[in-house]
Amino acid sequence: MTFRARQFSFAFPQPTLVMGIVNVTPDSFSDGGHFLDPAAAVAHAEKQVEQGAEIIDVGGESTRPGAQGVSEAEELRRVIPVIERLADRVKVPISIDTMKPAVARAALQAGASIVNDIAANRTDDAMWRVVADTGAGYVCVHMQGTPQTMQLNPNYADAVKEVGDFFVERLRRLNDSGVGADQVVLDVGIGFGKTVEHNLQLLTGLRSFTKLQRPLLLGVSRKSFIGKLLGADVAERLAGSLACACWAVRAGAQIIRTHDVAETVQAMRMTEAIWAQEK
Ligand code: 7PJ
Repeated sequence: MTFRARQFSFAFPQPTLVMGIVNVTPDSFSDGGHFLDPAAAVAHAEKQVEQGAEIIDVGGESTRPGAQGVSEAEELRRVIPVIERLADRVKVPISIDTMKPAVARAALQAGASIVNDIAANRTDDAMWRVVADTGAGYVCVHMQGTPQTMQLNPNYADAVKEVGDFFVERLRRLNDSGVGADQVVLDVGIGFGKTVEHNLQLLTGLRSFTKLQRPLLLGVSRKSFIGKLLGADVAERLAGSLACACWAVRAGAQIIRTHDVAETVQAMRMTEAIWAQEK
């Protein structure tokens, strides 16, 4: 199984890829405001690469539940200087975490290679045409609703089945828009229109999505369901996040999105070392 993102190509199976999060936002739930200055964001990303991150995910719009959207101009102002500088300085692919096709296009022009689309439940194909035109990688994230509405009343008869059906239907629509399956990574979208139980069900059922023959990405880092389960503030969720990451990799995930790169890389190498004895 190969994942292609412009000049980059990953052939799986291979050791778990760790994706480092760089939020260029004033209001993200766990690191908002820390890296608004482009130089600080770039330094943070470079440190993550030294720690073993193999993808850097740059985002300029907070998508925590109920967060205010930002204008396209403001989002561009936040992310483009960071991506331009990073593209010169790191060898790993840069992904752009955005819901806006124009931001994705500008980010790809500035040197990004992957579009991380939490709004893959979109109805029009403008974002997919950007991906098709550029040969970028595409992270197809499941979300029920929008960031403004998603946590009001998440509702599923069978979360694992509905997310699986969503992936199948999106892979078909992506293909219709000219995006090859080998450009696509799938992500169940932990916390995007899900209760604690839905998130746990999706982690339990993760293995079922491997039959789609696409890499699975998981974003659990410091998320609120961990806080709710453990009664832990956002700064105290590392151990819970790592437990989810180890579980997910054992269940078939290939990419882990995290704020805590060094710790996650260690947890992944340890999990893989144990697993290697079994195979
Ligand atoms: C995710 C994401 C995720 C992907 C965010 C946060 C909220 N992208 N962007 N998967 N979450 N692909 O980091 O808590 O789970 S923003």
